[in-house]
Amino acid sequence: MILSSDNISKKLLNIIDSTPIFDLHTHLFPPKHEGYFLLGFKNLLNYHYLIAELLTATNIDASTFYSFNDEKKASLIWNELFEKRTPVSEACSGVLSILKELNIEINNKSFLSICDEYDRKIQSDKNILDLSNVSSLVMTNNPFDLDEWSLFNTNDWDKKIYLASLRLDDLILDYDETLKKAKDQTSNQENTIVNYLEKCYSQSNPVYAAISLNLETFNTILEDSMWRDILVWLESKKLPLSLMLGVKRAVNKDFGLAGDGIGEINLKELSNLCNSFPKNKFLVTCLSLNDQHELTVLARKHPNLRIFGFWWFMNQPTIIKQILKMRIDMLGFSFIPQHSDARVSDQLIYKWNHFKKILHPILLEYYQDLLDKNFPISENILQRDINNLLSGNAKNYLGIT
Ligand code: RAT
Ligand code: ZN
Repeated sequence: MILSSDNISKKLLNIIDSTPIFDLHTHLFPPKHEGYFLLGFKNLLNYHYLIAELLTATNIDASTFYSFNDEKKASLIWNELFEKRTPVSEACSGVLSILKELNIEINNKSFLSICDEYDRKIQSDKNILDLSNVSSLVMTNNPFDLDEWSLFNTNDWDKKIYLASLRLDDLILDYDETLKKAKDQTSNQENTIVNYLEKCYSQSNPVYAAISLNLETFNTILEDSMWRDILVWLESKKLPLSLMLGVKRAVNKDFGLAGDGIGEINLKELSNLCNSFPKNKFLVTCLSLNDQHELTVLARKHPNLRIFGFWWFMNQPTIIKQILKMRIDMLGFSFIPQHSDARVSDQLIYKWNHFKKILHPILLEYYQDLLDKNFPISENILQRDINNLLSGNAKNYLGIT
């Protein structure tokens, strides 16, 4: 059925709301992975985005804050950011969106009574996957953290929902220590890292490998022979390398996980990498607003480069609106528009709801323009496009069904 200007908005909204999502990058784990699986109101408040906001808005000292138990930390964040101040930031607004979705009223309620009500309503990851319409997601798995990696020694979790990725940052952050760990895990002492990755590959069946880089560390990937071997190995496995570019770790060490910031990156080197390894596939996201235009141009030049998501400091409504349009203007729908980066399962609800709220009016503008130019838009076209944007583009690039 061909749609008209009068009914296209509602149809589009329904399709966006009902289409299952594939989440390309998260920090989530299945419930069975104790100590790593995070759920619930307290964990939601103890998110490092909110911790950074708390520690900069108040005089609370970071080491004092981190010495508190989870409940005290969460109640402090609630009190400082939601009671003493107006919770307008994106991270605060996310918490409120989840409460609203769960029909939890805030009015005159204490922190602990909200916690109780929340915990009665959300009890498993299944609740969250249903509410957010996420059908499967990619975890961030560090093969050099043996405790975290022990997930792959067990089978009592859903491997169709929770897909693995190989996060290789440790090879850059502490090469000697990481090599030692890999040696301990492999009998073959030659080409240790690739041998170890091969072992991890058969244990976890990953869908990509990933690394976060900045100007200083990017050169290593281009010049180092071990990275050349890793890239050759990734190509042989048809695994993309996800490059998360422009982070500077520990800008404020005292803040811990909340202390990372923006670093520099030279995207000309990304272009060199794409040319030097034409058979490798690269998934790329950049942390700084400054790099977005050049990255989009590069995605028009290199078929082996696919842009994904609005990473971390980029994941703000004002920025997304502007950059999403620029990406569509230059690439059509050939990119992966979003990932959640969720660390607490419940965040899937707000991260995706917030994104859909931005996606709908922007897409509508493009479809209205096509209708104005007598280009027929059917429900099938809308469904095809939304399938691609919310899952197909990512899955096709990874070569999974
Ligand atoms: O967005 C975040 O939670 C950051 O702390 C990082 O984890 C980032 O997404 C990354 O994957 O390095
Ligand atoms: Zn992340």
